[in-house]
Amino acid sequence: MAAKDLPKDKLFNLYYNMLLTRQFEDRLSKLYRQGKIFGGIFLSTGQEAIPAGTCAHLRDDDVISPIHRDLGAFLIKGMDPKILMAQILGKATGPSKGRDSFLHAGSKKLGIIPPTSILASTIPIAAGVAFTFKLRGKDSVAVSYFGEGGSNRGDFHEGCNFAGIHKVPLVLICENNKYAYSTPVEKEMAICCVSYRAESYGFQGLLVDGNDVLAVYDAMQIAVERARAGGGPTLIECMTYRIRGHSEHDEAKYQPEAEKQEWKKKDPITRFKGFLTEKAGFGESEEEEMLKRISAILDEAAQFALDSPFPPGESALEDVFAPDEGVRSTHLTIESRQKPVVSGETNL
Ligand SMILES: Cc1ncc(C[n+]2csc(CCOP(=O)(O)OP(=O)(O)O)c2C)c(N)n1
Repeated sequence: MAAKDLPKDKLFNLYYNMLLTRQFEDRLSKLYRQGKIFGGIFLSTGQEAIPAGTCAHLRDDDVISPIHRDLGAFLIKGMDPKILMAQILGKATGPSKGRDSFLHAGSKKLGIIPPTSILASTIPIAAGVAFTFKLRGKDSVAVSYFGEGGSNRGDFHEGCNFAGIHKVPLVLICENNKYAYSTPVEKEMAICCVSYRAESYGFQGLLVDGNDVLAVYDAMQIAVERARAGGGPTLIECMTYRIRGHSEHDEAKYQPEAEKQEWKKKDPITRFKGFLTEKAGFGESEEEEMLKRISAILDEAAQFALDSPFPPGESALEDVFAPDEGVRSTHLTIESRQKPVVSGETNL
């Protein structure tokens, strides 16, 4: 069903998820300015239609691979705001138990692959997860999020190439927000659109208005249906804009003010509110009720994170290596390797 024809509760839910993402990140920004967060925070203000429109199609058994600007995807895929907030504040109650703040947290249970710091390195990982779904005969889908900047790295090519050859159930979501840190998109690549590249890997690229949640939802529907039916990957390029700096310490003076103002007018939340008001009887009281609900959730999350302890120093060396289950060592010991079969005299 096209997004515009969805029942009221589903439309309201899309709006709620966009609002939750915006409010969660605004709260983080405040905590950052109060000195409660060590390290950077990378916010997605103006890009909220992308996680809301894409995650709306996902089931519990699907897996996402978010990157640094995808807190919305973490939340919508089901991560408890309390736990996510604790992670970002570097507390022992976060998924990485205070080993770092922000980036490297995921959840096996929720199907969230932890991001890495190396841009695009998670694309081949997500392609591998999708390959596993295919090998196991499951109709689950893997979704890989990345920026247009990341798409210029070799890992993007390797992941797409593998996904195209093996027709794996992977949806690639490129969030083209026009800047990779301070580099504008025209200095990142010689073509206009990342989605054009999909054809060279043997699958379809879709180009959508990433600030229109209805368009994002419709594109994701095509991609997810294709993936579940065994039709292989799709790349969806969501055209959007990074309204704030790369991270909260970055004033982004390199972004022209007029450009920023122009994109502020295309705010996905305001735009969708206009649609809902006209088509679904959404009014101020509905929005107020949502904001109240979100505010209570965020108050609780912030309190939980602030009250949580930092990990004790003595625990720094815990969880550094995966437990040795005896599998790797049998592969690695020289004694257990078969000597290669060779003919003639060799030094082997
Ligand atoms: C391989 C690699 N190069 C450089 C960086 C530093 N870096 C972190 S985020 C970023 C910009 C990423 O831009 P993009 O992929 O478009 O995503 P966006 O931040 O715009 O959402 C850069 C250059 C990195 N993390 N990894």
